[in-house]
Amino acid sequence: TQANIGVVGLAVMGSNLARNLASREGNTVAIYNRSPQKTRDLVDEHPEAGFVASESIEDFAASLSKPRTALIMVKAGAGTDAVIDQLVAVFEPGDIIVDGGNALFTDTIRREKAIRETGINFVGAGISGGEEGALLGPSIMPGGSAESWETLGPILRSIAAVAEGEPCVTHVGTDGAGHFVKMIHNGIEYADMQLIAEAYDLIRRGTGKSPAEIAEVFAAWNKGELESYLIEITAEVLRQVDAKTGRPLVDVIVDEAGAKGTGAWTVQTALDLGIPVSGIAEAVFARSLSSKPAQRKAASDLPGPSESWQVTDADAFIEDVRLALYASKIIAYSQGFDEIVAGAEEYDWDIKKGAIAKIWRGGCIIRAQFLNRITEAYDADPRLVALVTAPYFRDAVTKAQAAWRRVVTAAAQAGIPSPAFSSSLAYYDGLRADRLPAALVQGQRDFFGAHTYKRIDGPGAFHTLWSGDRSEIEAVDTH
Ligand code: NBP
Repeated sequence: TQANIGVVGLAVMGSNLARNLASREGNTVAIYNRSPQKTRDLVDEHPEAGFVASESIEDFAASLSKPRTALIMVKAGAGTDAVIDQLVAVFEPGDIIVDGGNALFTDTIRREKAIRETGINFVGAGISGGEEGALLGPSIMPGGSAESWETLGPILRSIAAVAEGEPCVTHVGTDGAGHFVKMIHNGIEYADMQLIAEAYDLIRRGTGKSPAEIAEVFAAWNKGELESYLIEITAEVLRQVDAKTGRPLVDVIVDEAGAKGTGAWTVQTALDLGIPVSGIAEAVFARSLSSKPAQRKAASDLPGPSESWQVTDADAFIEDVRLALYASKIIAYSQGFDEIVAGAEEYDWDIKKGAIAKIWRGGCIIRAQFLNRITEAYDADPRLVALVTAPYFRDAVTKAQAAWRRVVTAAAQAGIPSPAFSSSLAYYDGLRADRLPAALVQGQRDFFGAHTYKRIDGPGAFHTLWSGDRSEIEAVDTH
């Protein structure tokens, strides 16, 4: 039997995607894994899938109809390069290699460039949704050429999550565009999670409510504009009671958050592109801080506020926190989309922002109703310069901003860390400021480094003779 699609790498993601593919009409799925036992186990456990199994890469290639299409789901990095080398050796021009792992987008750009010379198509595809998404329907962000999308599109559409009748997959752009957008998705996910965690912490410490009671608050929020997968699972986690101790599970989990690095990539890339993704950065840093037990222990006796904090009206405070969360979330997404715009410009990708928000509505971790508002904003104005300034979001932050300020003020006075809430508010105030103290920074830079400054009253670059008579000279353009 010839298969129309193959999967290489049969750990949890690869085997679930292979089963998902096999369950869709018209697909016959070839499978291969470095360790043959995994391949045999998958065939034994899922006879219904009708897998065409191979124990060598040559047999795997021979089992695929042309153009051969293979999806790689192995550990990102050296594993991906090893499998690509093997596939390139047995594939022919016109065949398609898809990397569905969590590759860094610059690796994808490098790989696509190298493989293009062989005539084989290389597609980096971001796949989000974890194990369950892989099996039942993930959100898929493929890059690569328009030509490969013609073959790949129908296959990926058949396995993707469906949101409001539409499959959560679109051709994002060429070469590394798919993995770039997947990276931003993960960065936004970090910010979303941190904001929810800060909201929980403030409510708990401000009102004394139990995790189970706060679970009800999140469940109620999930019926409104905050409706999302992350809010939903937050309620589930807060409701969970530890079987061993009878305590809320959240109270027996060590408070050190791990990370696999995609959030850090988002921030590193943003620094290179000069895009202030402060919400995402604070979320990454908050995880780093949490995972420094020695420093936290050493600092644990540093003083906090002298007065104790008491919320007088719990319901009003909870509503304030909800509004602060929503406003901060809007900022995080606005910043994330700014990075997409900057990346698209830098790497020459034609990325449709509205289409990206659409494919995040299902399958992935940040799926939410709210994403429809983003699509609408970019549909109404494809050249929107900042998401937060679109009418719907402008209205939302206008309604939320007083509450947002009260929450950030309360957190500061109570000594409760709220880095994502407060940095989002600082960003908002920076963005809307009529004048920024950046003027003074320019003055300082000119003082010590003759970096020059521009004047508000005309063109040109100027330098003050700080160590001379302090007169101003026009800088000569040396270009
Ligand atoms: P892992 O990331 O744990 O990778 C295990 C697979 O990689 C096995 O099939 C293993 O083969 C293979 N592999 C390795 Br390791 N080195 C190899 C090499 N040099 N040559 C050939 N194969 C090699 O699997 P996963 O958790 O299923 O994730 C797969 C990809 O999907 C990763 O890139 C991951 O970042 C991404 N992803 C994961 C999730 C998630 O929720 N887990 C979500 C989205 C994306 P072996 O059996 O012979 O050791």
